[in-house]
Amino acid sequence: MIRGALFDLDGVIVDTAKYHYLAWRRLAAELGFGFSEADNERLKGVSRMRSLDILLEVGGMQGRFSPQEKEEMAERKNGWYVEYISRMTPDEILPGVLPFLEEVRADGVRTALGSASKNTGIILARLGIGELFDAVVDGTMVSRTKPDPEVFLKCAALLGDVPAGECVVFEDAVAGIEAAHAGGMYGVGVGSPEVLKEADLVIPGFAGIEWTEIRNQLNTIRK
Ligand code: B16
Ligand code: MG
Repeated sequence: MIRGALFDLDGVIVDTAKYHYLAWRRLAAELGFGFSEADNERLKGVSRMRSLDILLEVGGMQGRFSPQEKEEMAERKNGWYVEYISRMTPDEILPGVLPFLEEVRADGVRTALGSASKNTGIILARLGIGELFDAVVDGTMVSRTKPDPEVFLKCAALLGDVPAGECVVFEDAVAGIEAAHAGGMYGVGVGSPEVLKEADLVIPGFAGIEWTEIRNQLNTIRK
């Protein structure tokens, strides 16, 4: 029986990846190299500092900067990113997300948001959906990033100690599905089955997807 539904933010509730991309590309341009959308795929679900390391690797600049210089670069990128997301509107919520969340809640299942982003609070406020989650755990509250299960285990604890085996995680990143499984939870992939091979179930997005369908399918898989 599922009693907790845990949602990733970027790539599941909203597509903030495009704003991360604009900001990282701006930093790459300042450093004198290009950064493609394909390169940006490698940053999804990855922490801010790990993203910077990948960016510098793409530009062939790894190992050239001190930890303090890297902190400054990450902060500059974040300043631009915050500028972009501060203009977001509720119509950027991905299709089908709102009715799905409402159906989950109406079924008596508790909901939580588990994101690696330290900017989760700004995004939720811009989208006006904070009250649809019984708990929120973001990048400011965890010390280990996905695929470590810390973020989702904290969500389950905040939901009132819902056992991990009764939680399902909705994730667009491979590392997120790994985190769900490492925590003993079900992992539903949001995206392509070729990428999210380890997921218990994969959906393309929430449009036209019914919670009861997902719940019934998960109940046939023993945790
Ligand atoms: P910030 P998620 C992740 O969000 C993004 O997918 C990833 O690209 C980003 O680097 C990370 O948050 C940290 O974000 O710089 O805002 O703290 O998918 O875990 O919701
Ligand atoms: Mg994500």
